[in-house]
Amino acid sequence: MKKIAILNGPNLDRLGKREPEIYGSATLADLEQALRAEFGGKATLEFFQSNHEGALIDKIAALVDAKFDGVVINGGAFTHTSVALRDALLGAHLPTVEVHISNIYKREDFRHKSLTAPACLAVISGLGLEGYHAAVRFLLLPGTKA
Ligand code: CA2
Repeated sequence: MKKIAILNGPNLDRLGKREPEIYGSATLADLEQALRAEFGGKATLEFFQSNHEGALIDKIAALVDAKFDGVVINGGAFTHTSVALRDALLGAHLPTVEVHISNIYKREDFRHKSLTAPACLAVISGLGLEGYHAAVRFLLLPGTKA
């Protein structure tokens, strides 16, 4: 079974608790439950959220060492600011899909630039939590390679 990690960055622990008009009313725990319900028998899923840039970078390195097969990352605001997160993803050589719950191109200009997207196979933005499902589905396709 493929091993897929779902990484969430800063403030995404608040999902479902604030700003439901942008991010919806489901929590991160709801997302985990829904992904496990869809993919539990088909993949080993690991979930990780941190508000700290270094913790996310350490986690990416640990996923490489543990021979994970794919990563779904919503880097939150670090998407737009973090050269370090981009370097970690580039160095990992893992098939990675970047997910944003909201459509970052309909929002403020500073959200239109993703520093991490060039280190990813694909970007999904604006599908709500369905974006995470689509990302895992894509990573589980037999032909998906870094
Ligand atoms: O649309 C996304 O998924 C974002 O990655 C979310 C980030 C934002 O900085 C990106 O530009 C787009 C913000 C995450 C904050 O999440 C919250 C969730 C619920 C309540 C408050 C914040």
